[in-house]
Amino acid sequence: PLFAAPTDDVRNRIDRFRELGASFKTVNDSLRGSEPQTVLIQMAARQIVNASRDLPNWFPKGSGPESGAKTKTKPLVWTQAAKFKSAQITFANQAAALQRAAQTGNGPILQGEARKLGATCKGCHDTFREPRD
Ligand code: ASC
Repeated sequence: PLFAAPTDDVRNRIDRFRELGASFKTVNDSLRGSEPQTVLIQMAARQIVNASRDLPNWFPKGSGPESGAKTKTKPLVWTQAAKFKSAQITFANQAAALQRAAQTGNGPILQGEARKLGATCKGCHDTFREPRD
């Protein structure tokens, strides 16, 4: 087919967010250890930055709940597109801040930036995603 079905778009979105969550878990698990594994964190931070920039492509028009596909994405993603774009930019900027901190390998600084990154995840979920069942 020329276009992906909404269910394929939803599947792709879930897969991309799973990978993003796995990368963030790598960062957080490493920071809980006795000393940060700097190279591992740098690699995970780069994946997070790449994901944060690609994220707008994970929400093609027609892949919301109006399609009938099972998704926790709220229609607000498309009806308040400027607000969604702003949230994505906030996330991408903080992902870049984490990546810069990863160049230093400084544990406490990394922890602060990782916490701020988690807040940008949550901020978007609170507005644009249905809560868990
Ligand atoms: C995660 C994850 C999120 C954020 C959020 C932080 O690891 O999957 O959505 O952190 O829980 O508050």
